[in-house]
Amino acid sequence: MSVIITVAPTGPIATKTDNPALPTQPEEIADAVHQAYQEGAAVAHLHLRDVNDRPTADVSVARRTIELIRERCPILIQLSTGVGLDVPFDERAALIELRPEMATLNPCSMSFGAGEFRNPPAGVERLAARMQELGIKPELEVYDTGHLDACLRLRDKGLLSGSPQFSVVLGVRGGMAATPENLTLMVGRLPEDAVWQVIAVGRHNLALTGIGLALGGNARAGLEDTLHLRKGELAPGNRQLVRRAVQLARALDRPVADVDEARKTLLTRP
Ligand code: KMH
Ligand code: ZN
Repeated sequence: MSVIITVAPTGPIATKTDNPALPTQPEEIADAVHQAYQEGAAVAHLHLRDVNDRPTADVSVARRTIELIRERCPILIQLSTGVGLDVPFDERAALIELRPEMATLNPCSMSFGAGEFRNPPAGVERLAARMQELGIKPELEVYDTGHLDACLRLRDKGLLSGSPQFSVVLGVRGGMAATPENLTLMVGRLPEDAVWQVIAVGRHNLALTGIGLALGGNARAGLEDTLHLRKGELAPGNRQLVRRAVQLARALDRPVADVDEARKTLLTRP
């Protein structure tokens, strides 16, 4: 089964001081996504920043970034509705009115590093319903076992259509630790028809991405999840992280899906 690789070029937390290669402005993000596409990424997971590089849910910044990406390549767009810890939920949720092919859905509130990630149950249900109405595929971000149960409840309520698509997020302080045991536990509990990828945050990114690929999952790569190529060595850019994920997949005899195949698997499965 081929591997769908998602590039997550920016994220909400890191700064250019952490890694000067972090793309934050629309042109920079579009160039980074284009390079990732050339390496084999089929999906772009996007966070936007304002002119001061702070996370923003500004619809005009998102629209401009998407336009610049579309001028460069046909990669599938997945907007983050996580946006950033200080951005109010309703502003974050309004981003989906831009009708990207996909958007993230974070099912629960949690501690997130030193901050709080607020996803109130009623807001999550409203967002799920609106995504369903607009035909936007939710990427269900589960940081803990209970988050998976919350997603299954959304499905039971009829708020998720088609095969559910999960990101098993490991290594966020406030969620599950990045261990092989946590990953296998979560994968074992996913519904049979689930499509899934690992998001391994921080220093275990490489190992857990590899284990996820070996277990049959998809992969995410980019500076949102790790600033380093290896211990003590900053990644020169998103391109190199995507290239490494592609190499890992190929070494495991898993071909890498192009955009058409990714579209079929992610967006048109019943
Ligand atoms: N930053 C990751 C830990 C989102 O953007 O909605 C999770 C994530 C969620 O990518
Ligand atoms: Zn994100």
